[in-house]
Amino acid sequence: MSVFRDDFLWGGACAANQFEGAWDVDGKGDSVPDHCTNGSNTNPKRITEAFEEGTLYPSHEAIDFYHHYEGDIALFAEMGFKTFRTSINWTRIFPTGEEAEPNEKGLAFYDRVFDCCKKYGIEPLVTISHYELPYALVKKYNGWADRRLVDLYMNYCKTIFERYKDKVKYWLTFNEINAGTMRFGALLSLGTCQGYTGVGFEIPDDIQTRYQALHHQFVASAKAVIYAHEHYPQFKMGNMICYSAAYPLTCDPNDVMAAQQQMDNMNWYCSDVQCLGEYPYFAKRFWAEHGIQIHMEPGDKELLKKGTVDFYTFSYYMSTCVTTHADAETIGGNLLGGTKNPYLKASDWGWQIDPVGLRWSLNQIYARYHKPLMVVENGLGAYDEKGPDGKIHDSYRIDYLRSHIEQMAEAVKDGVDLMGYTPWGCIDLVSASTGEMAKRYGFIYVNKFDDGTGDLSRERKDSFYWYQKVIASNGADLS
Ligand code: BGP
Repeated sequence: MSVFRDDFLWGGACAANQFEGAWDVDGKGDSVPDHCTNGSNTNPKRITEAFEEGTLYPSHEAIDFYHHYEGDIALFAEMGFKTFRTSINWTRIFPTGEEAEPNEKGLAFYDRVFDCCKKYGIEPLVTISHYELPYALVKKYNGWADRRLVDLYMNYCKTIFERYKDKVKYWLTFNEINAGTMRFGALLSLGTCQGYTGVGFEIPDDIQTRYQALHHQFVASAKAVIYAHEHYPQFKMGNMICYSAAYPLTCDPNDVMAAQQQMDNMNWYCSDVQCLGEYPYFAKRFWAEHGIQIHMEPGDKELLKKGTVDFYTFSYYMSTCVTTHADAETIGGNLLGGTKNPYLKASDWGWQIDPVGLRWSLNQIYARYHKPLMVVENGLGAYDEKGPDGKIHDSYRIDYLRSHIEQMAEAVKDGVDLMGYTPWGCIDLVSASTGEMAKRYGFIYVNKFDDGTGDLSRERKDSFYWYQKVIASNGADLS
């Protein structure tokens, strides 16, 4: 018997810059990821200002969803998707972020996508900004470091809200807004990388600028929520956090404290603002110890208080350990690595697989906010090899997803209000951290490779048929 709500939103998630391609088609401008080269686990991607001859920029073609959307959405429908999380590429609508009028061809593309979803009864879940800042705003303003970005974002929001008001009900203001608490968030989400070229992870850190830029995103998020609530009462507005589940490596109280501080700084710092409407109690000490001064304009506190979200969403791939002991072994991870957990196995990219950590996280978050939750990213990035029959038998991916859904069910039984689940990269797409195609998450295989070759054809993996059964049984049949 299913423990999930009858209206549970099963689906999948993608981001425009990682799967649309058509980076300069129909009037689209260039966004930050369009300036990122491909890379790998061992050879990190770079950002370049000018496009280098002979260098591959994976977002430029990606998997060309732009021209394949009808077939792809039909495949999502075949799996039984109730929802599809995607983002709108800001530069399709406002190529430099500052035009007086939106780009009609860009708007028309998303009309086609949402209409196609509607045809199959799929509810779109739209991320307004998923690591897709117009590059022109980096060059001119140093991204979100400049408060004028708030108005430009609001202009973009007003345009898409009005255009899609009858087609989209669920909105997320910023993908993984807490990326801004980390050094390379400067490039990924804040766009405070004016003039920087080189390896993304090596971007020089300026913590003052980062936290001020993050404040501007909080204000923008709150304003978008307030505006939506005032003009479109049918909208449901959500936040989105890259959730860091951090365990103390040992029972040394110093490790326990260090783990709590990591959770505070990486998770609650942002979601307290977006869910409770104010900076958490520990922020003042954190700012003082890091020499950060947040400049607030009159009215900001009231805006944050009023602009709290209706539901909380997050990505969850893994957990880490935290320790104060210098000899511990480290591992990689989503946005942030950490210390190796001896009880867990890791993916080929070193991300530690921890389904129980998802139950723990759901409980932690729900206890703090009592808002409906949604897991909007989860999944296993893996190398897929075709079997002798030419098909992908991805039992490892099924195992990963099954064990996480089992723990979601436990959390629901614990009393958590869980409204949906959209595994990441439901169709293979470009990796955000490495720029690879080889790191695949999809239920649908895309014939596209790291050297840019491939005919872009789509094939169903074993996990496709498995997920179809899961959805049909509302999560009761995980066999
Ligand atoms: C999240 C991002 C996604 C996505 C995912 C998987 O941090 O929101 O955009 O890419 O991680 O990460 P990766 O692509 O690096 O494997």
